[in-house]
Amino acid sequence: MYIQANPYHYPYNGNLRADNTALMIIDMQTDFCGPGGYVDQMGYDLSLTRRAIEPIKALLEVVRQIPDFTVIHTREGHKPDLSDLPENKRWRSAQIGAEIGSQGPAGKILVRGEKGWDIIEELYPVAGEFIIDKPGKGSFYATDLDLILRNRRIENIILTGITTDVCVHTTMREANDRGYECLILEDCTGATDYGNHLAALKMVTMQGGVFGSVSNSTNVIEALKALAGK
Ligand code: C5J
Repeated sequence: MYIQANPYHYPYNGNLRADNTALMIIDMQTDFCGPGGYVDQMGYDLSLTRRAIEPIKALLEVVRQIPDFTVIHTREGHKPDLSDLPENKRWRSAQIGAEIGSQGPAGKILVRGEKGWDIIEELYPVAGEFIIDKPGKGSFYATDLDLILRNRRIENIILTGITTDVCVHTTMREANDRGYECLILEDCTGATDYGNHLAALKMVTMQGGVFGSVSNSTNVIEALKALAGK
């Protein structure tokens, strides 16, 4: 089975099954799309990251009806003592007025356990879904994501979440290098700059699909419904 995508039908080998495919939902945290969070404190337009919420919700509703489908949520954040926060990352965030670890309207910025750090209510994980807590932009660095994917025999990863050009792209590149077959969904992602969102998607399509392929939630929902026999 294939999903309609650009520049090639996904997955490359047509081997799309419920038990070899994972849906990743990256960093749908208040800090990246909610009032008073990190992105809001930096002064960016929240509608650019919030655009992904409804399409991801619709996709999740379908996926949750498929028994044992792997769903993985991630959260970017640091330990309360900030021992896993590189000094240059802290310094740069301070330059733009949203210092990681400092107190903001949604709690300490990007600190584990704080309100702003958690996943937004609309997309909150349910029992059986995985949550990967990561200190960096990529989801593989300093986490057990690869171990979980290998243990579940996952070959295909469908990527959603925010932001397109940072954590989603870094994760897609990391996954691609590890041999996972990746698909990014244009309506289920968003960046702090719309031009960067479009550029990040375009990058994927170069060289015949250098990091994988690009599609949207409508195409994926159609394919998953067929998979589920609905
Ligand atoms: C950023 C992310 N943009 N989740 N994090 O710093 O993309």
